[in-house]
Amino acid sequence: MAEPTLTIEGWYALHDFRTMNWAAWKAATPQEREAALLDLFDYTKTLRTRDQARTSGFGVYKIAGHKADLLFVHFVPTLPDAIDMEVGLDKTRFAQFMSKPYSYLSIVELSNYLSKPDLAPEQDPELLPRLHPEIGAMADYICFYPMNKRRMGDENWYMLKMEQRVQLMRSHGMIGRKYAGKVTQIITGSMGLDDWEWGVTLYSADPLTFKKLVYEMRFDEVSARYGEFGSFYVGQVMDDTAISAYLRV
Ligand code: 76R
Repeated sequence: MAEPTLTIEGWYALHDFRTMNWAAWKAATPQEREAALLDLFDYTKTLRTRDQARTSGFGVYKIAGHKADLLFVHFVPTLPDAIDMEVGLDKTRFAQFMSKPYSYLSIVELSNYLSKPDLAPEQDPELLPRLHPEIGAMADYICFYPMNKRRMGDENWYMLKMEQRVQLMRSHGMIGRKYAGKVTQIITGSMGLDDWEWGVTLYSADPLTFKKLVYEMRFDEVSARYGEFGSFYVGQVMDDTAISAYLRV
């Protein structure tokens, strides 16, 4: 058996996608819409305060295309917290105007591929904020997609020796580092938690950077040989003022 990669885990991540029922929203009376917004902003205000205090992470995004309209991103200490986040939104009067097209459960994951051998990653102060990300401080655009590492014939990531995986991940990291300052990546592990093996959450001030980075990564051996990808979701952050504008009908 190949030596498993050591991982350290941070907060649980729930990517909670919602689709607007615009017909129902428009058919509601102004009073019903106002009551719904009151509940929604109670919910967002509480979670934004926690994000700033770094006790959990939270962000709201409008999503392009048919796959979803809204994304509520949560980073929380425990699985029950993640469930509470979802149910908390479900209980608002706003929730009756949305459906749930997709969601993704995972945990922030850092691995020992590139860490110095004599240093436990938990003791590296630079890594700690990455385990507990402040979502409100991220750049405006988000890109989320799930992925696997292939297990097919000779292309089986899980049969590679640790040294081979380290070498491949080094090259992956080198490409990634070229985007330092332009992209923030949060890798979340989801083996045993959701349908794919990882969630990839990228933040950038320019959505074109997502295309450039992902395209360049495609030629890197780790992605070219072993990467399998799910659906991509791209959107823009919204503060409560932007949410009000988005929902104005
Ligand atoms: O954490 C680190 O910065 C160390 C280097 C590193 C690791 C260990 C790193 C750097 N990544 C790591 C792990 Mn990554 N990453 C992806 C994708 O679309 C694709 O082709 C793949 C999706 C992107 C775009 C990306 C970007 N990375 C991982 C893992 C876990 C693998 C495992 O354990 O087997 C996955 C699934 C994954 C996928 N990676 C970087 C980036 C970027 C931009 C960096 C540089 C980060 C920086 O230096 O700030």
